[in-house]
Amino acid sequence: MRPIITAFDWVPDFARGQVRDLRVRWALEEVGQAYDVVYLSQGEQKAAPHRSRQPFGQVPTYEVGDLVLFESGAIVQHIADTHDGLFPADPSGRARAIEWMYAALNTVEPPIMDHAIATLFEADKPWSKPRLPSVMQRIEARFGELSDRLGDRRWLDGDVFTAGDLLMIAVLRIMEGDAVLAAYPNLVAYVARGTNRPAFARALEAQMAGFTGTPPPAVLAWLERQKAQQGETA
Ligand SMILES: N[C@@H](CCC(=O)N[C@@H](CS)C(=O)NCC(=O)O)C(=O)O
Repeated sequence: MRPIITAFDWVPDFARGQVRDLRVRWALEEVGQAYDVVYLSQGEQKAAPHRSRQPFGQVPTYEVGDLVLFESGAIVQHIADTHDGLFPADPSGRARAIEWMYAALNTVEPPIMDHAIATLFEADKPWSKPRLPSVMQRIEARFGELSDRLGDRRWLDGDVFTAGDLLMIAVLRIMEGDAVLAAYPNLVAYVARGTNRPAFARALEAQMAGFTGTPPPAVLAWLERQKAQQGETA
């Protein structure tokens, strides 16, 4: 049975290639599972039909048969549990892959999201600029610790790519091109190994091809205000 995921038909340029349905698409591509996509226009994610799938009014969701799931991490875990290719067969290897999934989403991603809030979503707020140095310090600390653990391993648990790598690379690449990541050549190489995988390329291409919609006027006005603000602070 083909699963159905949800994604947006439009997001601002800075979010293209980063919307979290990419993680689900990547997992599905890794395991060779075809899927369908229901596209939501901006705002539709907060309306009742989608809220019945996703209580927080966000994408992605995943439906297969009677099962409706939200949270990209839980979806990737379910895909890994129901297909070959993202979890090692032995229970200890599977447990370690799940450990890295949590580390990606619960330990490494939070300061990166704080960075996105300070530099994009709330860039026009007076608290964002003063907050940035401490956010950068927390990202640096996490990247340093992760770099130490990764060392010269190919993937987090050794030679086998798992769902833990998929989520960690999806999280790290939010900072791709930033000096804070460039300071750790082994992390840069690790991200490149992940994003060079054919399954990642297919997932990214599919997400980008889905942006066929138009922005609501309120979102356009917000983008204009952000641009003006950035011009002022540049
Ligand atoms: N923890 C959730 C986060 C989902 C999330 O933040 N989705 C964003 C897109 S990447 C979204 O739908 N934002 C629109 C909104 O919150 O209205 C997950 O991993 O699925």
